[in-house]
Amino acid sequence: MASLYMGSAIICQNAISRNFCLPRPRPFICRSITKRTPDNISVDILPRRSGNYPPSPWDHRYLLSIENQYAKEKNVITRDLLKKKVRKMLDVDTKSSRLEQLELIDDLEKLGIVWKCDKEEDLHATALGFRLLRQHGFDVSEDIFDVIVDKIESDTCKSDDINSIISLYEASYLTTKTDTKLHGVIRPFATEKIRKFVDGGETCNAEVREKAIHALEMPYHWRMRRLEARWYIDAYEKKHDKNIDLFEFAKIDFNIVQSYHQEELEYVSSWWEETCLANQLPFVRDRIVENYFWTVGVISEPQFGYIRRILAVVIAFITTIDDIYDVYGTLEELELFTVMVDKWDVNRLDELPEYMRTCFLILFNETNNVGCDILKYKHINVIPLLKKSWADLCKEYLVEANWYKKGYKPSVKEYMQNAWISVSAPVILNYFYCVFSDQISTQVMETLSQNRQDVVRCSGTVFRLANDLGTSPDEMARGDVLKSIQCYMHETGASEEEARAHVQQMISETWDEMNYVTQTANSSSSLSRGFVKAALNLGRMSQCMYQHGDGHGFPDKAKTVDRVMSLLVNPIP
Ligand code: 0FV
Ligand code: MN
Ligand code: MN
Ligand code: MN
Ligand code: MN
Repeated sequence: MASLYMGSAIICQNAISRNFCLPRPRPFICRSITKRTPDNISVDILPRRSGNYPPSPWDHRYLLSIENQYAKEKNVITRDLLKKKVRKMLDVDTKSSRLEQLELIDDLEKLGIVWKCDKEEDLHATALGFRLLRQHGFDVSEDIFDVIVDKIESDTCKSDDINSIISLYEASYLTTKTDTKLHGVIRPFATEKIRKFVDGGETCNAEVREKAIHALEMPYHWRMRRLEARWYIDAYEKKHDKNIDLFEFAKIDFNIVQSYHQEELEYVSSWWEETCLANQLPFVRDRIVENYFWTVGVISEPQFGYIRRILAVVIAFITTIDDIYDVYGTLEELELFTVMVDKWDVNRLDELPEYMRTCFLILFNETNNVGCDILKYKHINVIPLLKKSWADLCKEYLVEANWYKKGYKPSVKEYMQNAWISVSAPVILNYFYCVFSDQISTQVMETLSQNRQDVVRCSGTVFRLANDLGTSPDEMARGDVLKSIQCYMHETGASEEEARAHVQQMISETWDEMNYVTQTANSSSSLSRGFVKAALNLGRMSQCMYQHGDGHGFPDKAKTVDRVMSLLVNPIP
């Protein structure tokens, strides 16, 4: 377990060295704010007020004379003995309940005791604690890794326990921009160690090796949770020290939740059949299973089936309308559709080309139905927000269609201002907000409606960049607006490989910002943790969907079919 320092004890050690080593403080040099005349006579330039503050209550000589008996060696020894005892209390195998352990950590913090990793053997526990605390929104300082950082920098870190290194690696992804040590020292160190471990093909058990490969492929913090659960159940089964009850519990729970998901999928698939859109618009991606799969990535708990059903419908429309704009529609038709969504006026339906009419009418009806449910149960009209999300999406689609038509090549910055919206994150998360929240706030609706929530922008940015990495090869071959990779190549003259690496780096930086925003979101933006989690999950789901190419457009080739089979179809035997 990580070791403990009394905050006050550290100050005592400093006091010892101050008495013996440091020079005495120099006396203050006081200057008055006066101006000198040419003949060197000082005069006040302005009439001054006085603060009427009393003089210092502290006498300088008194301060120098203070003696503290705790600054003695024998007290430090006593402190270290006590530290050992307290550390024992924190040991995982100590027979105390989880609540007692948590209360102890809380007491330690409130008692002014600093929790720090001071030995390499503590690395695993420190890294694990750090990651869990940050994952749950607590602001723990990266300084708890200082001892390790020093050792890495002086090349004296001997730890080659791969489990600890993986733990350190996973912790190093819970970063914000200001965590320079985690970025600059810890993450590269851990990554390199794991890579060597994997490449070295060392004689280790297969279970650990698989864990290392999995971590290198993508850190846990970025992974789609439900798929990770399915993976981890298999990994856990192979663990030599697994807890059988825990394993059986996880397995049966997974299968029960899966049966809920299957029922929802049946419902959503029937809905899609009834719309007849796949038949009417044969150029559109027919992807209802994949659409539903996205929603499981956003929120997977069994009690939220209604949200998943609504979101699957929303995503089906996004996929359909995106293909109308990117593949099939002429510019004039797209302009008509954009106006129709903006006016939201069913009386003008016949102004649309025939092939667009059913699509718009069903979108209109479904959106109003959701709005009606929310009005009934939450007594607030969200239709203006939902409608505006669709109108904004279509406007951004139209911008891209125009750019493509004109051969315009935006800078990465200009592209991204549009693209985090055109990837549809605001539509999805605005629906999520309305359907999920018990208390809908008009003020939050206002910020969502104006696209002013940072967490939505970050989520949309990760989504867009991941989408571009996975889909742009086919998009460019077919003909489409330049995506982030091509914009960067055009702007900087970089090769495609360099541009892709740059986009990966942008994803990583966006995660840093997202981590920062989510740690402050509760207080500053009135967003619930549930909403923030959904935004993070949408980013994770995007990285899952495009991990092996275009998992949405080409589900078989890019592994989505396998994943759907294991998450939604096949129970764990
Ligand atoms: C559009 O893909 C599309 F189908 C998306 C974004 C996936 C649907 C899933 C959700 C809305 C959650 P495409 O690569 O064609 O998107 P762009 O914007 O690049 O045309
Ligand atoms: Mn003041
Ligand atoms: Mn598209
Ligand atoms: Mn598009
Ligand atoms: Mn795309």
